[in-house]
Amino acid sequence: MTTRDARTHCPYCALQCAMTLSPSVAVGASLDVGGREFPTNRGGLCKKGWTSAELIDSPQRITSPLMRDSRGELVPVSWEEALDAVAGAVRRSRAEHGADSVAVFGGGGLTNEKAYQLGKFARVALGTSRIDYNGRFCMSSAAAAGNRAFGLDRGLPFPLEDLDSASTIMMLGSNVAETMPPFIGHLAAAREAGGLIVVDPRRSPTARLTDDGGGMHVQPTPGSDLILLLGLTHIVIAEGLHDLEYLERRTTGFERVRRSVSSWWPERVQSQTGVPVHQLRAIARRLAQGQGTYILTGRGVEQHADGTDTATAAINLSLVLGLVGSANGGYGTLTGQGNGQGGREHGQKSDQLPGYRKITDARARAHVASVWGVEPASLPGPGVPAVELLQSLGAENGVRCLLVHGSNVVVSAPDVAAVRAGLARLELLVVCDFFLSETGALADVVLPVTQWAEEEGTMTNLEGRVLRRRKAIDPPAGVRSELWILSELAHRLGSAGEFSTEARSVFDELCRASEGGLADYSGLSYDALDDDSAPAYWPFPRGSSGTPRLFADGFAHGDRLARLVAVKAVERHPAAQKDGVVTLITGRLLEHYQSGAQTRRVPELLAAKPEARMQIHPATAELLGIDDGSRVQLSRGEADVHCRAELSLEIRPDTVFLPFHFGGEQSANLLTEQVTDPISGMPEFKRTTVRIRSLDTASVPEVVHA
Ligand SMILES: Nc1nc2c(c(=O)[nH]1)N[C@H]1C(S)=C(S)[C@@H](COP(=O)(O)OP(=O)(O)OC[C@H]3O[C@@H](n4cnc5c(=O)[nH]c(N)nc54)[C@H](O)[C@@H]3O)O[C@H]1N2
Ligand SMILES: Nc1nc2c(c(=O)[nH]1)N[C@H]1C(S)=C(S)[C@@H](COP(=O)(O)OP(=O)(O)OC[C@H]3O[C@@H](n4cnc5c(=O)[nH]c(N)nc54)[C@H](O)[C@@H]3O)O[C@H]1N2
Ligand code: SF4
Ligand SMILES: [Mo]
Repeated sequence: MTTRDARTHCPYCALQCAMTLSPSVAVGASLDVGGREFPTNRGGLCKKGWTSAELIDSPQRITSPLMRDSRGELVPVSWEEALDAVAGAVRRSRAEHGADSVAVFGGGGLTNEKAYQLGKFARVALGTSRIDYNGRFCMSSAAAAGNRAFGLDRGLPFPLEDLDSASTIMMLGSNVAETMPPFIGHLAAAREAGGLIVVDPRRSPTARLTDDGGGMHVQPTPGSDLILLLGLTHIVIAEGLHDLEYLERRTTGFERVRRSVSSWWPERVQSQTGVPVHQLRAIARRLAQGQGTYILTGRGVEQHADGTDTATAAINLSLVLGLVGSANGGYGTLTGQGNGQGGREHGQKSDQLPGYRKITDARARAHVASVWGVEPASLPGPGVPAVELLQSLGAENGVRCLLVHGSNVVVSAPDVAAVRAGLARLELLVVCDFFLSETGALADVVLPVTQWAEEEGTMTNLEGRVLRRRKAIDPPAGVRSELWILSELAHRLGSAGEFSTEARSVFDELCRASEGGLADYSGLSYDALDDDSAPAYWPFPRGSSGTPRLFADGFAHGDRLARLVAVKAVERHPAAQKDGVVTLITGRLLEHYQSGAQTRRVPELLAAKPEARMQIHPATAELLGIDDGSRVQLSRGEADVHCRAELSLEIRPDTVFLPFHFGGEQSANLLTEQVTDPISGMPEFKRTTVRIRSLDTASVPEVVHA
């Protein structure tokens, strides 16, 4: 039952486009979606946003808890039965194998309230250190680099509208034209000035925005961005384009960085990245022109084993140019999930407590414990990052019970065959979701939860701006909110501390818990957030009016200086390009969101992109006897993916692209490995060596050697 129009934001990505939900005029639909004027999306939405309300009425929704019966089938049961079973299994596992035998896997799509409560539930009600979340797959390298350089990590340290006056924007490994379509409105001025620089091994829809004088597309070999950035920094310094006054006044470490880039002369960079020297020089000079220059990174450069160092190199370049915290530009990373920013601030990360506090910091523990009404010593220490957590499923001294909130790990984690095997070894897998995702289908207990339009809450968008999610409609009977589920389980486990079921009071508690932390929300409240004319950028300490622009007066390190951290690149030896061996990069399509658990259930989106297609250059395809639309196999070791090919001139001949939105035999993550960045724990989703062959044997030529 709809009460009135709800001013809310999209359920999907971090742009958090503003929308209005109103009672539907169509038969069989509950809600209509309207774009709403807001500084980020200016009334625009993408296809996913426009169709988002269809999921409210989806016949595929789960509306009752499900549990395995004696034949192993998932069947509807009462909430009492399901929650008692979960609490009983958790208690047994704790008693027999210790608190760390129970783990929680969270998600960057959860509201701040749910993310906060989940972290508290893990530490207080379960007493486990084993909590991490899918943001580890998404934001962790850029976050680690930001913390290291600035002492603080907020995706964009400035409002998105600042880009509107930029004359140069360099985007590395980001395809906003598909991943955040209304974002491209903010690139208009830079395109007009011929200053949009897009670095992507594919001529992505974003790269095409540089056509017709809009700027420049740079097409390096996948994974060579670190070298590219070291090379650009080399040129900037060699040509005297750096801002020495800024470097001396606002940073430390320049000398070491200067030395570390000295051997990356342009010709050497060209030989490693494939980017011609003249283009390298043109980019360096353009970036130094100094009329509003922004450097932005996305998953394409971050989801690598050297992702933290690559983001660091992008930050170093921005600092050398004197951009960060100046009125003349900046550096940012584009947060991905709806609450990718807030989700990493309030305690879902294995090493963090609310307010972006370190779980190893005695003062932080004392403060948070006092808000939670428990002894600091009762809080567990740091856990392990997501990939390690998944590797420990069912292992000796590993995790035996896993609670999943907001992630479809058997589609989206690296090496999904290993993840599946780990889940099968568990004694208990509990999945909270709206749909029976591929992960839910493997669970012992599935708990149906409310969707975005059915709940109150807050989300923190890619600018670090806290937004209100407002309820437009009651959930179907049988569905419960995650806050209610956590409260019921905490009660059954005899937990200390309060677990409120009301989003507003959880938010008030979160604000207190975050007080004095880096991500301080203590000056915020639902009442304050309901006033759209007063935007709420964190840090927002009590009595302040928030912080739209960070770093203007100093960085968050004790000495207020930014750190330039010298990073090293390893010389690259590309895979031998013969017998169908190519580099696989994975990523996104406009129509689907993440593991596809939601968007594959929207008929219009599924019809537009019903299956995964491997994008391949026609020249490579011809050598291998692959036709447009023909079936191909991609393999790595024992693992293989079967899908159709799509011939495209937009990709390098040595590279193929596969979206990761599909499950089963089309799942790109059958091929990715559990290789992670040593600093952030981020998996290498963007570079895997695979062998491809045509499954359409009739068209395979006799000799396939390149
Ligand atoms: N439609 C849609 N939108 C989304 C999402 C979605 O699933 N679907 N997810 C949201 C989330 S969680 C995220 S994290 C963001 C991600 O947003 P993006 O970072 O824009 O998305 P990706 O497609 O993963 O990667 C971007 C680009 O990186 C390129 N790339 C791959 N390897 C390399 C490399 O080695 N170097 C360089 N320079 N580029 C490379 C790819 O070709 C791709 O075009 O999108 C958000 N928005
Ligand atoms: N190969 C490859 N793999 C990748 C990437 C890549 O580029 N390439 N990108 C990675 C990135 S950046 C990300 S962010 C991950 C994302 O991948 P996932 O973590 O799998 O994210 P989603 O598909 O959004 O899964 C969210 C699930 O939770 C449900 N859900 C949504 N909101 C809520 C909620 O509020 N509560 C609960 N309980 N459930 C909810 C949805 O229905 C869905 O089933 O994938 C990563 N995997
Ligand atoms: S760009 Fe992102 S937030 Fe905006 S409508 Fe599309 S999915 Fe939703
Ligand atoms: Mo992401």
